[in-house]
Amino acid sequence: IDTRAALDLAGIDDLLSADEKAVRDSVRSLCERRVEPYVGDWFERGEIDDIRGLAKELGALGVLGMHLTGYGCAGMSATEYGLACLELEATDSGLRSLVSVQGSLAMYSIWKYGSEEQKTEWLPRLAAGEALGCFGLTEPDAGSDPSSMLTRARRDGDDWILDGRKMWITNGSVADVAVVWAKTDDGVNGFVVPTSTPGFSAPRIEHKMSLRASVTSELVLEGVRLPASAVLPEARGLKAPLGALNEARYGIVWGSLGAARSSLQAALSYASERTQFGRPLSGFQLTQQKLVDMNLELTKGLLLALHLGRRKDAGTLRTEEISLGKLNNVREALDICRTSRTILGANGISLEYPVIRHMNNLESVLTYEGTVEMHTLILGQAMTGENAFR
Ligand code: TGC
Ligand code: FAD
Repeated sequence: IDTRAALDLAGIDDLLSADEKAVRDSVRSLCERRVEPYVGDWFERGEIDDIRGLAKELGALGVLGMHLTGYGCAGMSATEYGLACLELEATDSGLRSLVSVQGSLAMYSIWKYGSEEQKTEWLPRLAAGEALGCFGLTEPDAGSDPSSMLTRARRDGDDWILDGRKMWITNGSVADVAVVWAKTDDGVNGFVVPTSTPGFSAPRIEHKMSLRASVTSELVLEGVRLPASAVLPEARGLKAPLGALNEARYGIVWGSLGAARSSLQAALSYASERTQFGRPLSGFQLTQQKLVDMNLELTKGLLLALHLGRRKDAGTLRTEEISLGKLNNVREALDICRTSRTILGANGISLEYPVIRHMNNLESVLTYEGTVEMHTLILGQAMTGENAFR
């Protein structure tokens, strides 16, 4: 059975241009060659082999910071970026995380809020995958409410001194540069911190049952002395990191559907091969109902992602629309993975199939970049005008 063709019952492929399909296919082929055969093993071991080599290959393909312009970035459209995220996450959410954090969080922050000197120093290397970046906003005691962050930056002559801790930071231990958000006397500011700076360390967070093929770390900042030029000059207040989050959240709108598609393909293929009671599982009405319901949600999610992508390319996308897409698509993607898991029966819990890996990964995706509850409150505020956060 051609599971990919079987899923596109609405002809969504026909809505894509030749260029968009070419970007999608080139990312898909890198994933199939370079990551898919190994990622189950990486997940099991909690280690990505040769992450730097992988980053360079992603960079050579133009995927890192691909929707940014100049400084070695590929300058592709938001829709192309979304399609890339979908293919990356169809392989593993950890791979999409690597690309999201590099391109949409670390690079975007420097590209949007940085000085010319910061841009020329970091962006070409980050785009090429020769350097890795991370983005430190969350803290042990400040997750959904980043305004309560405790990390402080104070002046010492012309220098800045940073003290504090960041938690759950993707790529922290492997990064060459960290974009760190800290409070100053003027409110929240962003800092470009080379990870070799004395006082900076990034121990790995172990024992994760989700996103195991992704490095997650704590950032410890103890008297980290930085020159005046380390501050992001155009970043003023919490809206700066939240602006970067818009970019990564948009990528997740697409990416989460990749994990769902991969799980549904596995379920469809399994259902057509596995026989019980003398016929394939796919011949039972109850199984068909599951397959069809999953495909309906996948299709609706893709149409929503494409709609948001077109609006982002037209410059009309609003932040609440990103929340709508992130909330819906991650929630439905997780549901698709869970239902796919049931079709595989006991095999569904094995890493021999991708489904449980995707399902566990999406538990993180549901939480990071704004939890379901945060996006619900953002949408609730957009609908009612009432702020129900505090
Ligand atoms: P609030 O008063 O609503 O907003 C503060 C200022 O920010 C502005 N703003 C935004 N600007 C741009 N984009 C957005 N999405 C924005 N949302 C809000 C807002 O207008 C205001 O501006 P101004 O000029 O008035 O100062 O903020 P609040 O303190 O009430 O908090 C609410 C908020 C929005 C922070 C909360 O709803 C939220 O989103 N919490 C979630 C935090 C989060 O998403 N953290 C993610 C950390 S990074 C991560 O998870 C990476 S995982 C990556 C991976 O591995 O793929
Ligand atoms: P909390 O904010 O403590 O929330 C706990 C629960 O309470 C959630 O269900 C939440 O929705 C709910 N809640 C909180 N406030 C309210 C309210 N007002 N009303 C109703 N419910 C509420 N962060 C970074 O900065 N950079 C990264 O690279 C990064 N990578 C990550 C990678 C992984 C694998 C994970 C798991 C997380 C990562 N994060 C990163 C952190 C992530 O953004 C936070 O986990 C997330 O923002 C939620 O914060 P928290 O975990 O502290 O939960």
